[in-house]
Amino acid sequence: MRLSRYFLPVLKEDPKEAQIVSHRYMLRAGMIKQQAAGIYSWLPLGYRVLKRIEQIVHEEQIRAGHIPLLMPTLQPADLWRESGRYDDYGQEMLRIKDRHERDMLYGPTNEEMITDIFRSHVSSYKDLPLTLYHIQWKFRDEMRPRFGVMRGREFFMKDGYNFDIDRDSALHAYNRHMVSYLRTYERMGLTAIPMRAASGPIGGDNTHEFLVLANTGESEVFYDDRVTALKLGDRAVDYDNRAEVAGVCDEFTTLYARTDETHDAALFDQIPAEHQKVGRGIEVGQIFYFGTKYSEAMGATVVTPDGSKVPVEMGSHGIGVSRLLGAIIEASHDEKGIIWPEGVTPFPVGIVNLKQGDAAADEACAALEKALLAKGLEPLYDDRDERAGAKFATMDLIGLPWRITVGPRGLQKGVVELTSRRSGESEELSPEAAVERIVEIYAAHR
Ligand code: 5CA
Repeated sequence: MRLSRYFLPVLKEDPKEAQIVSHRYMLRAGMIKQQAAGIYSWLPLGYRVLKRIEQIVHEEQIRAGHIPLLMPTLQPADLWRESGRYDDYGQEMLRIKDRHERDMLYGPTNEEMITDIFRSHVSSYKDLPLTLYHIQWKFRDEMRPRFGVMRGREFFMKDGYNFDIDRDSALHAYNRHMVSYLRTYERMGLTAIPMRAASGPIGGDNTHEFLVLANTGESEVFYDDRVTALKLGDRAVDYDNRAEVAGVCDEFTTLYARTDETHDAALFDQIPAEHQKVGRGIEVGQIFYFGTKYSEAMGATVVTPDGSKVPVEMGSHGIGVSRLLGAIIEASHDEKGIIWPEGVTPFPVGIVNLKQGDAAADEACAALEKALLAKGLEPLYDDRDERAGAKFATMDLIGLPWRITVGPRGLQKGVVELTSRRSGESEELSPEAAVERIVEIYAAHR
């Protein structure tokens, strides 16, 4: 993509309405535009990151054996009357009437609808276990939408639902989700700590939230700081192996880590003093096991091997896909702008032409662009007729992790400059070697 042809409406001034850094940088980098309180348009750069995040979520869900589908944003109220949540949900639910005066709502989550799909098509244990998920827009009429995409009213969420024959199998599904989430967040360059949580309007007693530590987070968190060093890495987990999956969950949930909702001061005090930490965190996901809460209310039953009929065991598991953009920026930025982790960056590399119009520089940039595209790595080439300083400022603001700088002086020596956005370090190398390096770097993130 050439910047002269792109749509990247960067702002020079800090927007006054933004209280936290991620919101400020998303507005300044031309990623989003607010259309109403808590409702945003996703401009091209923001949309690219949103799609990257969505893609990683899909890949890790599919790896865990979960099956994607797509349910609508609008739902009939009658489904929610069956579960009893139509009245319980309160003012957060956006209620709508269609032209026939039928009660509809913009879905805040999909437990009822997925249970309806299940009961229409599944009736035997032979079709279990089953986990279905989708990534779809949700609406919650939040009292205080704020911090940009962090607490929106319309937001993009992955929600998955497991259907199992018994409690043990449902707990395995719960554990599978925990491990797949750990891998998902790590691929985005995040450390998200599973913390015992409270279940709220979803129901159930077994639930964990995943928190990214950040001073601007909305939740107060209490934890043993050794938990932040745990990494899943690239170990191959067999998602069908119950003991192995449970083992990983134990590894990540044994050290104390809780939100203020479930904090237990006596337990916290047992942590060695030098490891006790109190901080703040951003909730980027939550998993729930709630058993038969919805299946019983809505008549979703299955026939067991011995011929009896039982309500199916369920859980639901969410990831805040749009919120993740904010969380990643909170965790990865400096005073010049965003620093995207390679896994989610909108473009893998930027090309800065120091002297637009210089035949050698123009030609070298075009050749770099072509070579990168041939490797499936689309660069953002700043081909505008701008000062070098302005080009660097834009690149730093939008946060591409790597930049190749091309100028007539370097080209005389046969070199370009490759710069890491994170460390600020540069090295001079031939254009071919620069392409090789970028290819190597991204091979590790595919
Ligand atoms: N049905 C369950 C699991 S699928 C559920 O709705 N869980 S939730 O309420 O915890 O939402 C899942 C995730 O969506 C949260 O962890 C959070 O990351 C994200 N989320 C929730 N509300 C908002 C909001 N107003 N704006 C942005 N993201 C949100």
